[in-house]
Amino acid sequence: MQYPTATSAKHGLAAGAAGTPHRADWTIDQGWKNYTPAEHATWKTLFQRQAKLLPGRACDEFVAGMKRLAIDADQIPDFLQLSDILGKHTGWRVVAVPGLVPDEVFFEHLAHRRFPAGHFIRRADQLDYLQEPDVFHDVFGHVPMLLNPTIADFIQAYGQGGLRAQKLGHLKRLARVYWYTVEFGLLLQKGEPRIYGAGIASSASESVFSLEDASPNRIRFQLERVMRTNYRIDDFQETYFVIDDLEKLLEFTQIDFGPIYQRIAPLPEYEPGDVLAEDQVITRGTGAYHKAKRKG
Ligand code: HBI
Ligand code: FE
Repeated sequence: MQYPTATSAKHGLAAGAAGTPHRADWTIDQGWKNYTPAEHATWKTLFQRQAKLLPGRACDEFVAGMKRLAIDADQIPDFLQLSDILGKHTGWRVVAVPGLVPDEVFFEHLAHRRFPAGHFIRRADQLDYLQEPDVFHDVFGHVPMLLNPTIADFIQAYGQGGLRAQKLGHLKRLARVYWYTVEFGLLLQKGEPRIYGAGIASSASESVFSLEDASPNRIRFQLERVMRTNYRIDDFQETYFVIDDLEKLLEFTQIDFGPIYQRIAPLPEYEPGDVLAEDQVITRGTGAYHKAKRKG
């Protein structure tokens, strides 16, 4: 899948594909009544695909969150209804945005426990192609985990940390933590890697690739290592970082990242597929998938 970068959010992408007018915080009305039957049908196709793939692949917390939200397979959810349920559990709300929003707008929302969700849905002929996060990625992928108190606190802390990292000029290092956890994270459950990242959970092909393909590396998550590792925005990940359990993420909300930024800034960065001598490797990937692509 293709996915946001700090740069793409900064340039262009003004008021959403349809030119929807937005407020200063970039929120818009979801316009639930405007969804067409075809758009609801796209949601249903995507939903049913993932509902079949995720049991046994997604972590227990994700599956529990899905059940508790009682998201309807038949139609795109109404954000007000979702926010009612979410609010009762973890105090989060879902607000509609036209698509990618500038970094500082994104962080400001997260810092206040508002999750900005794209209001549009991908085209039916592009089910696996995402240029900007749409309602399926944002709602199906992210909202179940926002019912979990640990993830709820972690994402809020990311918003607060993002505002600070921007001022310090180290956003790219913090953004990698978000990428390799909230978006593309795996965690160990009964000794096996399971999905908790929204970018994986909302993608049929990556749900399988991330866990079962021989190509990617699966490496134990180590904070500074991840902060030094570039990621792919236009394709499957070459490496997935695996945490022991969600509690690991809470530790990161207690750390002062300032000194870490200072220490690692002069150190070399790693490419997405690198495996280091000091890595705790769970599976060493063959790299076959990306090698074949590079050959063209
Ligand atoms: N905007 N709507 C939306 N969703 C995102 O995930 C998002 C964004 N803007 C910026 C952004 N992500 C990232 O580049 C930051 O996490 C760094
Ligand atoms: Fe996302």
